Amino acid sequence: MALLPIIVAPDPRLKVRCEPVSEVTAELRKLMEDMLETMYDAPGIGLAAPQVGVCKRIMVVDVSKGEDEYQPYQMVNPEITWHSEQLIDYEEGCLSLPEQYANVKRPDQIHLTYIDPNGQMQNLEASGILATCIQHEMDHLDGLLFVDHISKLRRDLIIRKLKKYKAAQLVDA
Ligand code: K1U
Ligand code: ZN
Repeated sequence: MALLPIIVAPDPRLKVRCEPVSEVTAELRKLMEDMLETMYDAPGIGLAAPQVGVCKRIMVVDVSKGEDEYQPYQMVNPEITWHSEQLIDYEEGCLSLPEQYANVKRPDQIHLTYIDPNGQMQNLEASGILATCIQHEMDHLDGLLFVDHISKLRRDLIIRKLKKYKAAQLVDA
């Protein structure tokens, strides 16, 4: 397994709608294993393929935070088929927006389908933080970030901070 570099915003690669996967190959299974390792290492509770420079509809999620058993999901071509009217407000972070947080309202419950690493179609009913995290990762597959759900004023402030963060990283390197 390998740790993958995570792209930090602003970056055009995070603004692209990703293409569906036509076949789950050994190469994509390896990518999903590497994404899980990268997510646990960060640490995070989700990671989408465009965040590691791969524009395909793939994501990994584990909201167990290592407290009980690990509960990793590896999802290819996820599709939300139903969402609740009821919303929950959650303070979101993003591995592509280091040290930035904002409250985002999203549906509290979702139903989705996805293809697992064995190529099998799966159904999942998710609520709470699992539903929030899946919707955040789905946004990445559509070229959206959590800052696209907040006011322009706050978004511009966060993007300015990230530009400074990236400039400082370049100086340190
Ligand atoms: O997509 C990502 O960038 C990962 C992101 C997922 C996410 C977090 C919060 C709400 C919605 C989606 C993260 O994992 S940020 C890090 C984080 O939330 C976390 C890290 C360690 C322990 C617990 C949470
Ligand atoms: Zn994110």
